Amino acid sequence: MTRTAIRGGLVITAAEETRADVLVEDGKIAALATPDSSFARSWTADHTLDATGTYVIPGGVDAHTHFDFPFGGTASSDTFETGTRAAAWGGTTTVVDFAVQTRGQALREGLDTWHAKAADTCAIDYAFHMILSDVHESVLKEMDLLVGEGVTSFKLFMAYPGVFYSDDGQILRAMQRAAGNGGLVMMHAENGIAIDVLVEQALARGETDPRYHGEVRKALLEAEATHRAIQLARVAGAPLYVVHVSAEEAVAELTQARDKGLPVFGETCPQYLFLSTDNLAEPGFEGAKYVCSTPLRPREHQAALWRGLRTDDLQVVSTDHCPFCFSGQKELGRGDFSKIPNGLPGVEHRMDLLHQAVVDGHIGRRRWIEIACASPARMFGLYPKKGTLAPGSDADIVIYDPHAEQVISAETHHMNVDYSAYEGKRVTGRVETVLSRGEIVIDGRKFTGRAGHGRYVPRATCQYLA
Ligand code: DUC
Ligand code: ZN
Ligand code: ZN
Ligand code: ZN
Repeated sequence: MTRTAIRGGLVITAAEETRADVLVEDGKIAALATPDSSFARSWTADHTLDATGTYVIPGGVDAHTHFDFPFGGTASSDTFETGTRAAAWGGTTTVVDFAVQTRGQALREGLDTWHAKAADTCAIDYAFHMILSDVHESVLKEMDLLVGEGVTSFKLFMAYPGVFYSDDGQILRAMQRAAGNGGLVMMHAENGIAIDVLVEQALARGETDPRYHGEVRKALLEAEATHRAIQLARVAGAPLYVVHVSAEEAVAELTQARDKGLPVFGETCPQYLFLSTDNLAEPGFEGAKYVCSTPLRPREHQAALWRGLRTDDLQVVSTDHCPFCFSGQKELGRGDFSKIPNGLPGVEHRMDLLHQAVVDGHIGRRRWIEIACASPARMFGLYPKKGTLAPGSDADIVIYDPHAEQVISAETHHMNVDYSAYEGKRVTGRVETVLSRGEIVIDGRKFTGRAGHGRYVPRATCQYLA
């Protein structure tokens, strides 16, 4: 029985901030107690970590990553090994990645493929959502089986015709099935049929630079798809989670639905909060580094996203981490923006960027923990095992120094990608120590974890609906 005491820190959860010592026993949180109380003094521990002057927070839950994801004629450059290690460096201790059903495949086959990619290589715990790209009768039946084994959410795409795209009928059927089996439909809400027309027209005009990616993937087409997804979910009587919301007009659709009391949820990502079309318009081909979908928006959209996070019209910030190297991968789209693989690296910096949002006054400290840890855990059936610090929770704990300064750079990051979307950005706050189920995986500037420590976590259904 290993016991670790973390003493003297400010413990922050979504619910409260309190000075407390934390006792970890056999990978779980055994107790929290007032520092110097006779109870806290009575603990005997094999290791004591001094957290004086720091925050003690739950490990981050990143509910949207794509490791080793085949896309755009290549595959994302982080494997489950490199990606989960980078996540640990950044204070994230659970990821929910996307297993993929390719066209013609059974869900089982796709899920098995992703289990094989992740098995024995992860530094932190992981779970799966399932991408549906071929909805038909046998697939609907398989959804029930997956929910039963802890894959309780299903991503559908209104974009990418010919690849992941589902039509409205397929979407409605999948939503009806989810309404019956407790699954949560996650929607990539962009009108991909209309976008493809605009892509063709832009290329015909000779508009081939990365910035045109942002111009053809219009905010209105994100809002239209968001609206349509909400109506389809209402018809099906199903809850809905809209991924990577970037447009102010899409936030408005979510707000309207939630004001009606509908079980509609929204996620945004750090890139939409901190980057903009200014980055897509960087000189030469540099803008390719910022090509993702939904696309970055003009800076003016950010205020609506921050407001949505404060008012709980958006509940979750995850990364949509989907890295492609500039050299050899992003470059596939030189001369044709539509061939640039879509995706940004970010799994390592979500906790820090959101702490910067606390420093900047966009959100409070508890809301930081809520949108980065507790809310994604509840949304995807991982709470209170993950996402909080309470007796019985997994001892996924970050000791966070809120005063340390750092500069984000590809020179020092740990993601397997040759550039940073936040190159040169100064942030206040840095991860000092990370525990994953009680084991120290980051110790100051050292990775002390190992590939294979991370375990697969079957999930319950969405706990916002319970
Ligand atoms: N968007 C991205 O930018 N990358 C992966 C898939 C997606 O929907
Ligand atoms: Zn998507
Ligand atoms: Zn994604
Ligand atoms: Zn320090």
